Amino acid sequence: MFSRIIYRFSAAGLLGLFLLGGVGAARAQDELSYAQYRTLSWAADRINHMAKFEPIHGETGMLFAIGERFGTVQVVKMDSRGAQRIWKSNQLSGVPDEVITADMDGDGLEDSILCRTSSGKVYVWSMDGYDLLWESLTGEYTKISCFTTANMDEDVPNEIVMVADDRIVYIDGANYSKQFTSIDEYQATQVRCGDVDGDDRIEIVLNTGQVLDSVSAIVEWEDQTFFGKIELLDIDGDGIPEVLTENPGDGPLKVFDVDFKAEVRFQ
Ligand SMILES: [Ca+2]
Ligand SMILES: [Ca+2]
Ligand SMILES: [Ca+2]
Ligand SMILES: [Ca+2]
Repeated sequence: MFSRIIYRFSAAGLLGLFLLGGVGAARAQDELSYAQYRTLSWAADRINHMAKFEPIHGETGMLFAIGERFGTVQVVKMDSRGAQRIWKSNQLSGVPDEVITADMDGDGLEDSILCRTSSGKVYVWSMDGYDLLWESLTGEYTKISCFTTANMDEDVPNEIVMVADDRIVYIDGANYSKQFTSIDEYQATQVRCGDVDGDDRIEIVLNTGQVLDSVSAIVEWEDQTFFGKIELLDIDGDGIPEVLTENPGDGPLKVFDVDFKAEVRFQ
């Protein structure tokens, strides 16, 4: 897929290319080098305001969406020649807090770019042409603390799952109607969804340490404190994702198995 180490770019050099607007030296071969791909992935996976995605029609290079602090989301194409901005959104309401990419129609392939902003709005754009597919109503929410996407019900399209004004809210990924608002309030700043106990029902996992049932949004388990960051990953291969949690900056990794309601020890 990537020819290894065709051109060498340091991390600083690649970032510099982007910041300068992407005037790279012309290269005969357009495909992203292995080193470029690694550098791009590293940054995009660690920065909440960046998300990377592949060109949906099989073109060369990689794309990344970045939410910049003056209130737009932009898409930059990166290939062996450097970086080039190919799209810029209209001025958004508020400043982007997080940009993610997602499969909204549920066919297994990513198709949408999502952004939540400081003014409590969510925007969704198509990866195919960057049409605005949906934006939440102005003033509907004051604060959207975090969001993700997952399939929370029987229909094939995925839902947007967010903590909006401290309540869990699901938005349908096909018609963008609101499908659920929790009664209880939660103060999480990160949310992930998965069947973490293997009962074939998806749970909502919050970085406040609460694991919620997806139908009722009632707490199933909250015995443990999680650190600031959480991700779900099946790292022992039993088919059930564990909760991996760490603090940004320093401190240890903790891994929780929600099925056994206990920390997993790797020794
Ligand atoms: Ca899709
Ligand atoms: Ca669904
Ligand atoms: Ca479950
Ligand atoms: Ca597992």
